[in-house]
Order: sequence, then C-alpha cells, then structure tokens
Amino acid sequence: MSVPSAIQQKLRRALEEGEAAAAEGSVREAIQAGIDPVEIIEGILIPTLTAIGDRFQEGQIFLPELMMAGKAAEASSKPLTEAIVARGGSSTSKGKVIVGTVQGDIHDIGKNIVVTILRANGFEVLDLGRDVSPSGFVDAAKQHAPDIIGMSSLMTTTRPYVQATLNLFRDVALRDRFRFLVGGGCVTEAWANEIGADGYAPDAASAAALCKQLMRD
Ligand code: B1M
Repeated sequence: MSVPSAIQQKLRRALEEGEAAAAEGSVREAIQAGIDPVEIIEGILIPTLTAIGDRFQEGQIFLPELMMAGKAAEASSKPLTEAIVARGGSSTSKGKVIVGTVQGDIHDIGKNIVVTILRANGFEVLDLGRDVSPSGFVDAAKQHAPDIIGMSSLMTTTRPYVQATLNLFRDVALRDRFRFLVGGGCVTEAWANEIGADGYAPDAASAAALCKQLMRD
C-alpha cells in the first residue's frame, strides 16, 4: 500500500518546517494505516531531506533550519525504528556487525536506520555511534570480533576517514580478518572498490542483503 497523499504532505511539511512532534505524529499515522516503514524512509524521508540539504547548499535555507529539519527527522525515526523492530526477525544470529559513522561526521539518521534493519534481519549489531575515529573502530573490532565492520559517511570532508580506517586495519595487520561495508550519501560503489572495501550499499535494505551475502562468501 502506498502512503496516502494527505499523510505524505503532512510529513513533508513537518520535516521542511522542522516540526518534530508533527513529523513523529504523521509517521505514526502512516504506520497505523498499514504502510511499510521502509517505504516511508525510502519514499518520503530521504527525498525530502535530500531536497532540504540541496536548499541548504544553495543558500536558500540556513543552519538553524537544517538543524530543525534534522531534529524532526530524528523524531520521525523513532516510530519507524519501533515498527521495524516490531516486525521481528530471525532469532538465531546471522552474524555480528559493528557499525559507526566515521570521524568528524555526526550524521546518524541513516546509520541508525541501517542498524535497525540489520537487527530486524537477524544480525547482532554493536552500534559505535557517530564521530568514530579509526582507532575507535580498531579497538572495538579487537574487543568484539565482528564478522563485518560497517562505516557510514555523509560528507566529502569525512569520507577520507573511511579510507583512513581501512588503512589503519591494514597497518595493524587486521584488514583480512573482517569484511568491510561502506555507505552514506558521499560514498559510491566505484570509490568503495577503489579503496578496497568488500561492499557498498546505497540504502539500508541493500546493506542487510549485502551482509547476508558477505556471510555466505
Ligand atoms: Co548535514 N550535511 N551538515 N546535517 N545534512 C548533508 C550531509 C549535506 C549533503 C547537505 C548539503 O549541503 N546538501 C552536507 C554535506 C556536504 C558535503 O558532502 N560536504 C551537510 C553539511 C555541510 C553539514 C554541516 C557541515 C553544516 C554546517 O554545520 N555548516 C554539519 C556537519 C556536522 C558534522 O557532521 N560535523 C551538518 C549538520 C547536520 C545536522 C546536525 C543539522 C543534521 C544531522 C542530524 C543527524 O544525523 N542526527 C543534518 C542533516 C539532516 C543533513 C541532510 C539534510 C539529511 C541527512 C539524512 O539524515 N538523510 C543531508 C542532505 C543529504 O543527505 N543530501 C546533509 C536521511 C537518511 C535516512 O539518509 O543518511 O543518506 P542517509 O542514509 C541512507 C543511505 O545513505 C544509506 O542507508 C540509509 C538509509 O537508507 N546509508 C548506508 C547510510 N549509511 C550507511 C552505511 C552503510 C550502508 C548504507 O553501511 C555501513
């Protein structure tokens, strides 16, 4: 079922105007109407936030508006996460994944969605949060021995830390012990291949599919 246009409009407007309570409320309304939470993320949340980001880049809106839109998006993520978790998943672990947003980057809405979808697909996930340094990833990997390490980066200015993290794993001779998955707005498949990552996912659903494939390989 597609999102009814009245709810779509309400959610878009709430995100654009940075109204957190209204954004959360319209997502709850959509979920109660039986809409798939992933459809809300891919069909409304991401395109609306992309358009807001573009307006920010073009100087049509300013940092306070971007921040308010970010808060509204965070609020709307709550019922989405609850709905995805409530759908349930497999009770046996499909593998262990460590996920974080790389150094210098505090964007975590997409990373949090990836974490939720991985958990809903039966993965055990350790969420390192945001602004995670290369040594933060290495320390966590040594301590928790995951199968897969996932890095999210949203900015061209923080993308180099994805590569720096991989390089640090190479320096300490741990690169081949883990599979590396990368994603986020400024990451492309070509660049992921170039830096020697094991996989790139453009969205959360593909991230889960790719993790399953990496566990089989
Ligand atoms: Co900022 N921001 N922001 N921002 N922000 C962007 C990223 C930007 C593209 C906007 C723009 O100018 N067009 C731009 C970066 C430009 C560049 O590349 N250089 C930008 C900027 C410049 C900044 C600041 C520097 C602004 C300033 O202070 N002057 C600042 C940076 C702070 C920092 O990190 N140090 C900043 C701050 C913020 C807020 C705090 C206000 C807020 C973030 C709130 C939060 O995350 N808690 C914010 C927001 C909301 C955005 C936009 C508008 C939306 C991002 C988002 O949440 N999208 C963004 C514009 C855009 O993305 N085009 C923008 C929705 C989310 C569900 O999608 O994160 O892409 P996304 O995740 C998807 C996929 O990418 C993928 O799956 C997810 C779900 O399908 N995915 C993975 C993500 N991670 C993955 C990992 C994987 C696999 C898939 O494997 C491990």
